[in-house]
Amino acid sequence: MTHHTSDDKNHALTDDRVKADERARLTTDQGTRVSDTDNSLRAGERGPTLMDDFHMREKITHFDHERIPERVVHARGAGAYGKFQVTSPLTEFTTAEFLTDPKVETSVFVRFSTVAGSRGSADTVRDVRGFAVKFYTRQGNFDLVGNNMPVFFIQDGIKFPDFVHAVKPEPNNEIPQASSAHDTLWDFVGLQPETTHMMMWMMSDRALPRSYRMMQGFGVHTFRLVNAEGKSTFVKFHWIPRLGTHSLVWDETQKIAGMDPDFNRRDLWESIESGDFPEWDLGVQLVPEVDEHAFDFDLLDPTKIIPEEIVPVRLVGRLVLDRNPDNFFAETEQVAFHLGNLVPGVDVTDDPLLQARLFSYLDTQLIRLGGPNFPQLPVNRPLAEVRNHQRDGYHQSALHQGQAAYHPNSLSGGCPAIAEQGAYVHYPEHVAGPKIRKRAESFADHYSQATLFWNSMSAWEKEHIVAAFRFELGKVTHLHVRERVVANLNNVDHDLAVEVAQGVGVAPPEEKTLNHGRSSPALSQSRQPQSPDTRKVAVLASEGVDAADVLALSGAITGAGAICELLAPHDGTVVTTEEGRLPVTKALPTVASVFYDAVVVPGGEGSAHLLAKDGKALHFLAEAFKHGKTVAAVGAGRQLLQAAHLDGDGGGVVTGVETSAEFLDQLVAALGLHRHWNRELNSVPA
Ligand code: HDE
Repeated sequence: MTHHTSDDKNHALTDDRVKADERARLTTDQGTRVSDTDNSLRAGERGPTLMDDFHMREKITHFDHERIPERVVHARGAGAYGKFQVTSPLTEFTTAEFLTDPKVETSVFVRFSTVAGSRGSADTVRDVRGFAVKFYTRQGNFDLVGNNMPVFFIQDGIKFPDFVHAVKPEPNNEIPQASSAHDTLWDFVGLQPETTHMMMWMMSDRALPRSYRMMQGFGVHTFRLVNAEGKSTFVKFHWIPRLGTHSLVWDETQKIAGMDPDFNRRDLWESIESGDFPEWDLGVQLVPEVDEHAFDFDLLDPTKIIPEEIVPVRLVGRLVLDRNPDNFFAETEQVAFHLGNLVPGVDVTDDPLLQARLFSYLDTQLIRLGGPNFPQLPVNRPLAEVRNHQRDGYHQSALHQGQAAYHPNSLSGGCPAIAEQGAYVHYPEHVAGPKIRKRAESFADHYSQATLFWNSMSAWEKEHIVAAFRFELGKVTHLHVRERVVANLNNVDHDLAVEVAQGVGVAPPEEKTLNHGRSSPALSQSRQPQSPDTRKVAVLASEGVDAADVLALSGAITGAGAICELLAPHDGTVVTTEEGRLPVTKALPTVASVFYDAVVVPGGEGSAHLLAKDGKALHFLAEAFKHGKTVAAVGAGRQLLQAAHLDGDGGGVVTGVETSAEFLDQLVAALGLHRHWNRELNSVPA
């Protein structure tokens, strides 16, 4: 038996690639060579262009048709190829080969996305992130089309158009772009209490990922695994990033959105190019079918999590992204995910949100990709063999041979025959009931888990949530909309509602509601794995910088797995104390503190003196401090901290007389903490 390896998809794409080739000559789409593509064919040098110019007409016609509709949601995204391997086989629960055979490396394509913004919108906006994985398994393509939050806004897919119309830019003026801070979203949210739990996640730091590489993923719905005996087990899928789940600060995200709208996309691209391959563990929460009704929420309700303290997450596999696409449009734009792309051993449940999705994904591709043959596009093409009687349609590119395109047939020898083995079998769930439009009573509790989430947050996470509600509702112009949301928050937690009310100028709710007091510690980001790995550190320098300090700093920083960049007021090189020269990574005017996780100022009187008079450098330090980042200075570099009014040790401010081992250890330890939340951040004027 041959085993697929992660390179299989890569190899399968070989013939699709059009390589840049020095020997190649410019041609038309028909292959006719072209000697001039700068001047159209005309009657005389100053005369009109001629219809005969087939090259010009073809060139412009193609250009005129270069756009396709963007995704109705998740329009903005970035993708990469990689591999998945099961580490702890789930043979007891499923027949899916990619989840049971540890020798099989499955090729994958993953697309991360924001939801509300259009294709050209900024990455770092307050939004849910899509986390869609296409597994090219030997048994067919399996798509796990998830998000970075484990619950959803609504319980029934029939509400999706309403929700999306509310969150997208308002229809009269198409404002605002890629933002939930406007009237229509909050009007909808206030009137639709089932959104409450998800809105707590949306207002939390989960909506502001530092990197796609530092983001959890969730299948959201309860799915089923089905084993060889036909026994079914409920399952929730989780992706757990090796680097931990870490976020940006709101003020920082807004600045990045202007300075580098491609921040998350660039980070993914660069990390793969530099060999820092992003990694996740696949986790599963398994619930035996007999326990379907064992919880105080309904397993079919997508606005609920199964707290990890009740059903632990088992780590069963590993996902690595190790190759950037060749062409954004061909691959990342044309990739078509579908919840209904299932393989034997994995099945769906009756979650009413999931059921609607089963319809929507195939449907949307028909208009987006222009017809029913999009599965033939290179990125969508399965590695498993495709054989059926589907024929014709726009963009059919296969040359199906033979006379018979129907089943049963005798003219093509009956081919392709019905599969006797390895076929997909739908789980024979018993269903019965009257046809009604009615939500189950077990879906009625919209607040307990919103409260659970709130109770599980650390002090700084709670502060961020309150600030987010104040910002968003503060942008809402209708006072009654603000009031209704605040009244609804009182069902989550009274203190939360009061604090939000105070910020947005509405009367705090009088009735003090009861908080059930339960929490799920696993939900807090304060418990995430910490490491300096791949964090970006800026070293600020100018003429006269201490070369030995820079060397020691970059050694310690890169030694800890972080990335070190030397920033100076100008590009090129800077002169050091020892009259040597150090190469500058980037010129200060082209960057900003928000692109880095930490900033360090080395010694050298001359350098410190020049930087202390440089507004950009001082702002860099103050802003990094404001955003809770590690700020360090050594020797004369400490003058800069004083000039930026940031003197005082501790809490992620690391200073040293010299680059001693102790100083460097403290620096690396501080870096690993990601951010330092114990600071009075709001007082910094940056
Ligand atoms: Fe989607 N969603 N969705 N969604 N979704 C789409 O499909 C839809 C939902 C998610 O990178 C669309 O190809 C409905 C939940 C991701 O290409 C569309 C409902 C979750 C992506 C669609 C939901 C998601 C999409 C738009 C409610 C997390 C991007 C373009 C019933 C579990 C995939 C497209 C990519 C994309 C419909 C709810 C995740 C219109 C009707 C819940 C990650 O088909």
